[in-house]
Amino acid sequence: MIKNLFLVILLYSQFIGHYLYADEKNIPDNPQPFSEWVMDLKKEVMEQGVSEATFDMAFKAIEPNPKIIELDRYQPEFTQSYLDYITKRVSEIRINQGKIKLMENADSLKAVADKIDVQERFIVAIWGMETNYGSYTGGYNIIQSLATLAYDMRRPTYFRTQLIEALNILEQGHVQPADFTGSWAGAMGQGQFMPSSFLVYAYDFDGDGKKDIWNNKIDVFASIANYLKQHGWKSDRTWGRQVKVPDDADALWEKVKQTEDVKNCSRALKYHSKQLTMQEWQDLGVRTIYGRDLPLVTDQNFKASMVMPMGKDGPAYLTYDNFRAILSYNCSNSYALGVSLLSDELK
Ligand SMILES: [Ca+2]
Repeated sequence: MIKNLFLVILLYSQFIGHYLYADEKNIPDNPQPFSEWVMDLKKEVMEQGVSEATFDMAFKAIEPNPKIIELDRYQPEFTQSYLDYITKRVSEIRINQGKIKLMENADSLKAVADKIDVQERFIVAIWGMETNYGSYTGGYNIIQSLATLAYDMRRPTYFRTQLIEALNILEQGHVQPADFTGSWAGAMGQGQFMPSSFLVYAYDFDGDGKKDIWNNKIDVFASIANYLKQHGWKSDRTWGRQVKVPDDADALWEKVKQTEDVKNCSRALKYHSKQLTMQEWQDLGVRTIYGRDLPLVTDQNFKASMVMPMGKDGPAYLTYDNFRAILSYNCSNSYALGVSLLSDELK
């Protein structure tokens, strides 16, 4: 019973991060007319240092976009399976393109990797997973996306904060209003940063005063690397590895399953085992995919958690701290494994 339940939960729980929160259907309309709402917002942000010129330029001809609300409410009836996700997102084409991008941008990537201390292949893998190496960044006007979602009553506080940060980004002159585009949900540029993340983690690598994650690749690479670095990345380590588990995977899971509530990124980390040392994993009969002893068994400070995204009959992965840094970028095991497996192909 327990094992079946575990399997079922795993199979149906590998949702993809961006579609997660559209579960409330009956959202009331905002009683305030949009034009009035915009005037209130203008007053608020001008008190916080956004100029009238910036605000008026940003909000010129902005109306809520019903298509964004439709996308926001969309909840797929069946979530995509891990295997479908990996097959589509870590395709042969994407792997080959990634190898080309690594070569084409070798100098910029090396400069960023040396300075920020994150391996090139992980920067390229995130770039590839987020926007197909900058070729699909979403064509939505960021102010319109965020104004639509902030005016809407589902998550007004969160999106209002993001909208105010977006106006600050314009005020600081990082990007021209015409280039200020991204996803319908407000993720911006080639690394798909939300405005609040942009202000903290985006990185002006070429020193021209602009954190340009839309059109300047070295700023894109540095911003992705800086995000990982600030979330605990260790460049002398990888993300983790696929492993062989003992024949009785259920018995193993019984011994290693988590018994405490997970606080951060729980929608992904609740499917991970406890974090154990490599010696503990070794003693439980876990081996490399080639059947050899696990690495790092002598380091008692080095811990890994196991995740089996397809249940006990599918692949098992031991994931290290760097995997958690990838999860901080997008809290989805499928996403983080996609980045990880793509990065392995780019070695
Ligand atoms: Ca720059």
